[in-house]
Amino acid sequence: MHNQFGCGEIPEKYTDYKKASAVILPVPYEGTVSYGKGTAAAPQALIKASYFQEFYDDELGCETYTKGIHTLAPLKAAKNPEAMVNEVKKASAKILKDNKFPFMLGGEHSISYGLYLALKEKYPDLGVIQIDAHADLRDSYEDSKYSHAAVMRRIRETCKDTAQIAIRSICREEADYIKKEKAAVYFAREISGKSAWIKGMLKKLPKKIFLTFDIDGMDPSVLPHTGTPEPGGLSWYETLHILREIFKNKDVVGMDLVELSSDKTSRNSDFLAAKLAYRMLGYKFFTKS
Ligand SMILES: [Mn+2]
Repeated sequence: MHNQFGCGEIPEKYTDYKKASAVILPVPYEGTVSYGKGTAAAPQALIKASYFQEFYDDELGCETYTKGIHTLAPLKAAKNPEAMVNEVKKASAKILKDNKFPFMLGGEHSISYGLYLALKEKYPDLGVIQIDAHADLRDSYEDSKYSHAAVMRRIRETCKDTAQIAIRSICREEADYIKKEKAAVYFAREISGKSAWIKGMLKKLPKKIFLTFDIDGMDPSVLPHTGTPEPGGLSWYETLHILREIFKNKDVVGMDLVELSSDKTSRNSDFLAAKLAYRMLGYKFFTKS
């Protein structure tokens, strides 16, 4: 049974909830998706793919699982987006109360607001870093304030310390909002192939960070299976470089990886996402902050 995230079969003592440093919260929610479906199957596909990776992280020279990674049963949230957000918040708050590091696997991006609310309650000085092709700054979308397309707008109502990375698709309303609010948006066309901007971005943010990673921030040639693939995204090594700098310089207190859209005909994206998830945990626990 593929119900625990981890490379190969992680020995039981490293998946035990009590001893785990990190807790994976799968949320296979697909309530407000606009275009391609398939993200509801993604957490399970990612977890399944994670069984075929190496325990050893060749970049970090460590075996990340030894920090203890527990995977919760998938959260079967209500279809209604507002109710779903409350359920995600409750599940996230429990993980935080137990002093464990929450790592949520989506599911669509609307789930991130629930984890954000729980983190913000515990860490009032929280900052937010989003990697995404889309700014998600609409005030509402398809009659929902809790749509995936409005998640950063909701977050910015209570947190202006945000950085949005690899953005390359916005509407007029979002462009006007970014200008008016002077929101820190690092457009893909401006940062592609460059890294000098990272230092300046980090300097403007508080120490405690919620990292929300919409996997469509990566280029579709690297990660084709996502709901709304946009050309001009981050490469594998660009992604890792940005993440490494974030984890090295900040205290990431919670994170998510959303919008993978599993496809039965290809394992490429599932496997990439699993590897990325394991590397993110490695950065969290094996790089200094
Ligand atoms: Mn997106």
